[in-house]
Amino acid sequence: MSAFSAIKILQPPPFAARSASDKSPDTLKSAVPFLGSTSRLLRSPHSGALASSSSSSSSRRCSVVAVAEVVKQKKAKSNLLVTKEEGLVLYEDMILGRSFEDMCAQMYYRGKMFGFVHLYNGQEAVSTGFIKLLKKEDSVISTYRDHVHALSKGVSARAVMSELFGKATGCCRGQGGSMHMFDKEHNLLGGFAFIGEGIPVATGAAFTSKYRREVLKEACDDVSLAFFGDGTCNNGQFYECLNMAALWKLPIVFVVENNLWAIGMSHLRATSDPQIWKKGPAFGMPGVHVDGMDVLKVREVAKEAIERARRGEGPTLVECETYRFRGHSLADPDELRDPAEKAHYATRDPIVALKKYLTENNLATEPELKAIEKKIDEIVEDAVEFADASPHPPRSQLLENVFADPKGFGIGPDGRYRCEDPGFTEGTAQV
Ligand SMILES: Cc1ncc(C[n+]2csc(CCOP(=O)(O)OP(=O)(O)O)c2C)c(N)n1
Ligand SMILES: [Mg+2]
Repeated sequence: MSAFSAIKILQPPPFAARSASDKSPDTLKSAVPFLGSTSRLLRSPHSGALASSSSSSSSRRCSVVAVAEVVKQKKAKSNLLVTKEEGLVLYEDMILGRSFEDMCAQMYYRGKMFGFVHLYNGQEAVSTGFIKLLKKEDSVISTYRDHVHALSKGVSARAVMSELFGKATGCCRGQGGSMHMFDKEHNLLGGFAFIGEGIPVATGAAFTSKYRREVLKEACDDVSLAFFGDGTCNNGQFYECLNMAALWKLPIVFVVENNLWAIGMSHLRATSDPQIWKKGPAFGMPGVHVDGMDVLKVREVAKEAIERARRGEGPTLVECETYRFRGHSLADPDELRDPAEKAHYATRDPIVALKKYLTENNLATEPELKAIEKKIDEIVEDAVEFADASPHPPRSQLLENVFADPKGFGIGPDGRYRCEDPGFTEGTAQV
């Protein structure tokens, strides 16, 4: 039996049924349960005003949170969710993500990186759980929190670190920086600074795949994964793309990384219905809510969603409930989140959980895992040394890949880039 058949998938109800349930005072009054958020908000049926409450007695019933059932069922069959090899791949990828980001923090504070840098610590189970199931031709589209998606997709630590250092050896030759990782070879289609911006790009990549298969008759079953946050789900592009993807049955998975916060705005205060997965069925696609701190559960859901897309059965919306262990960016003092909430999620570290699973099930020994950690330390150290020693891009690169015609701005009457004029960087060039 497939994972999804064990999950009760909410399908769009007929209009009469939907309006009847919408009017139910119980639904409107009920508190919103999340796995670990310390916030509990009540919605008034009359005013729509929100108020805090610690009561959980009238928790909203959620018929789809059934990933535990999938896992139980799977366990009954094979007893284990992964083989030793698979488990070690997941562990290595998550350690790479974590160590890389910790190193970024150090390098940022040493002044090696510029602009905003958003780290992924705590969310590794989502990137690893999904991306490690992909083939090279499949596309990944990320946000400004993109370093770890790039690494999971196979972009080298050297290329990502150099990009962060603004060096010519970076995956975008130093022109993208932290928020704009891109790599054609690995089909990493960005890195986007504006929230929601990547979702249409992912939808377009999925359309390309379908067009190649159905119109050009190519043997193409490429899938596209769009990663984005909870705050982004209040943005119009999300809805437009859900609509198009469902309408055209596109091979895409919309992966919501619900870390409960959009900078300093609590998810529960910012959206009309915090259960994002419910928006899938409204557009005619499955919606699934999974514990995003458990890479094995994420992987089970991801497998089914990706295979469904590959089979040509259309999109899926997956809400992964996760948490970031650092501030929104390295410039954020992170004073707004409740320390109790942070402490709760600290105990749910996805790497610690995987390590426990692997050792308790005799899939790996402590020395094997230590060896992986050592290997990753060396990779990350090497990436820093490589980035540091790499050259800066030449000034002639400054106006390359600029969409607007730079004539009249960057090119002088002699046809040469003004940025090559002596003194340009001192701001003396006439433009
Ligand atoms: C179109 C747009 N509006 C506003 C912003 C400013 N902004 C940057 S991050 C962010 C919050 C996004 O939160 P979420 O989608 O939950 O992602 P997270 O940072 O939690 O991963 C906002 C509003 C932006 N980058 N783009
Ligand atoms: Mg968020």
